[in-house]
Amino acid sequence: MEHIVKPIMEKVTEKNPGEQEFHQAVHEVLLSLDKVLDSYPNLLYHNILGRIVEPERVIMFRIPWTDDQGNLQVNRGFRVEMNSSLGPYKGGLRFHPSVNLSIMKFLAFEQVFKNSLTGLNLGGGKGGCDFDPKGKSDLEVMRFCQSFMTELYRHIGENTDIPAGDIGVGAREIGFLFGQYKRIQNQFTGVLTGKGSEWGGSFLRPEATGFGLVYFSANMLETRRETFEDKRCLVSGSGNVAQFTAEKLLELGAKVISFSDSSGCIIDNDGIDHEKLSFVKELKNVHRGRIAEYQERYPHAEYHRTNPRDASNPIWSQKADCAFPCATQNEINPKDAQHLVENNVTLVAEGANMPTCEEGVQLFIERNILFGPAKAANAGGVAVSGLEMAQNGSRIRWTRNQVDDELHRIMKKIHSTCLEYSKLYSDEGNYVDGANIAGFMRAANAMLDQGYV
Ligand code: NDP
Ligand code: 2IT
Repeated sequence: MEHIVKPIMEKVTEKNPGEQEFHQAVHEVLLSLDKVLDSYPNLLYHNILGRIVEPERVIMFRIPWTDDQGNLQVNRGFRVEMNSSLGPYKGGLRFHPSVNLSIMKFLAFEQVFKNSLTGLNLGGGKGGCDFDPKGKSDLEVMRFCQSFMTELYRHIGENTDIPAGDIGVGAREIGFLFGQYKRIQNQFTGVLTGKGSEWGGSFLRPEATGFGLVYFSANMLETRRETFEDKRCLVSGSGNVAQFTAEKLLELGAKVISFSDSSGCIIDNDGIDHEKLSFVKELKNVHRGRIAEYQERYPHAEYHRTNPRDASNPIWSQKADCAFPCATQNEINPKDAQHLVENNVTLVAEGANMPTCEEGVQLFIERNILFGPAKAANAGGVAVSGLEMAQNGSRIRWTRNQVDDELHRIMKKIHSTCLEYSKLYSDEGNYVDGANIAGFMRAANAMLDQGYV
């Protein structure tokens, strides 16, 4: 790392001690920016780098709630409002026991560049809490969401900060959060995205991240004159992003052979067809069950119990053409990345945010694997959130086809922008540099225009 970005990285590490995920996300972006900053003295003069790594605002708060036994529980909530140079803060809410300030800041930081790449007027933010929805009743989740919003409402608004879903926050939680916001503010506004389609939600928002990921990946394959027809695909996770990634892959003729959750993974070499995918959707979205139950229903499939501390995850050592990590950060460790490379995988595209460790990213690039980094590849979700905001603002509802056409267009544009910037400043086809540099430039120029704020 060279003279310009090294001191910035050192300062980030010193000022944010112990925040490993945040350091990792910043480090990856700075490595890319190192290749261009010499050509832009103006950005350095105005200390854009020093400013862009510092959140505009961090809100941390207490969430008291009562469980079904009448015990008073307390959780910690966050909203990191990272950058508003391109629009109001926009980004999801994560409910997961692992949530801490480092994870919130890495996600908010990534979101700034991702939202910039969509070409829409969206700033970047992220929030959440260390609440674990697993095993909680609907009423407990509702009381929790109401308490969460009772503090969060004063910081957000349709023109200020518009949260959405992420891990542990889906349609049910967005409904409870929206209901409480409306009750406190006495306003029916587009303050959250991912709403129910009968009360302000956009068609295709649930599908958007997974579908967008596959559209982006199809664009990458096209550069090598290939398609998804008959490709063997590994998908991790079994939540929102994983389900709709699998659905679109099936539509395009690919064979999906895996899913996972935080307890284990299933490998189905016969392929997960539409009927089996419906079983997974019902299992996860309605019964909130474990992926292990897939093997009880389809006994020919393999089930492997896993633990985040395991040396490697069996998913990534399967023979396959394409891999779609759609669960969580750093789920592909150096050993997993090595397995994928040894198996001659053609394409890795990130549905989750930062699912590949830094060594893995470098290895995929060195080996000329088509590698779609999260901030480009999974931007379809926030892009359709942006379209939901546009629909709410004009009080109209687009058809499913209109939204899908727009999603296609946006993903195609992100792909071509990444290629263009990689060609200009790095190696053509290095989508990591392309995404980081293009995402940065748009936000940085807006910051320049807006003075020292
Ligand atoms: P969901 O809560 O719907 O699903 C998350 C899935 O990942 C579950 O299968 C979950 O398993 C698994 N998972 C979560 N944490 C871990 C962990 N620590 N170890 C192993 N598995 C884990 O979330 P989404 O599908 O919405 O999000 C998945 C990823 O996609 C996240 O990285 C998110 O930031 C990213 N993303 C989401 C977008 C969206 O629109 N929803 C947009 C862009 C990115 P279990 O059920 O056991 O918890
Ligand atoms: O990581 C992400 O892009 C999301 N969780 C979606 C954000 C949004 O505002 O739709």
